[in-house]
Amino acid sequence: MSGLRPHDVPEEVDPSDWTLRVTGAVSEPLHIEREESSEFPLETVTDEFECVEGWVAEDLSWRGIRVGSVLDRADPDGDADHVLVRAMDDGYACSFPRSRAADALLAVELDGRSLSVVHGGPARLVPTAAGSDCWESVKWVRSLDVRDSEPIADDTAEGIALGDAE
Ligand SMILES: Nc1nc2c(c(=O)[nH]1)N[C@H]1C(S)=C(S)[C@@H](COP(=O)(O)O)O[C@H]1N2
Ligand SMILES: [Mo]
Repeated sequence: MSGLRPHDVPEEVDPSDWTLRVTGAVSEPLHIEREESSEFPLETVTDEFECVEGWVAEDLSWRGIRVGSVLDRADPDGDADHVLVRAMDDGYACSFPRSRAADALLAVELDGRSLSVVHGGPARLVPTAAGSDCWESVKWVRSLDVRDSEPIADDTAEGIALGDAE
């Protein structure tokens, strides 16, 4: 047991056709198939996870790809300072300054096992900065959209997280 809470998996989440796209202000838009994702080195991050609702899951060991290594391959425009991380559940997206996104992990394993769909598999964003908000841990990541201005209107994660039962 990981200590994370099980939440319902929305209907739109279909892990069987998972691919990762890198779009927006980049010179090489990427479309990475699941098999190709193994070309990136895996790193481990151990952390606790705290939801604003008041529960904590301690000592989670995430393993995944550093987002910066994926972004680098897409060659983002020099002045593109923001990344909108989009999920497979309709409309859920969270924006990050590019440097914070680059430091985050795109986790594919939790505590030594493939990340379950319930907890965001195939791939979940795990921000590494202290004090990250629970809604920034984006489950079911499907794309990294690089932007040259802050995508305020598209950043729905906080509103969805605070507005529903999560
Ligand atoms: N795609 C997506 N990611 C999400 C959410 C969501 O609704 N959709 N909820 C967030 C919130 S508020 C929390 S607390 C955690 C819950 O993670 P868990 O279901 O693995 O416990 O997922 C975060 N990531
Ligand atoms: Mo949360």
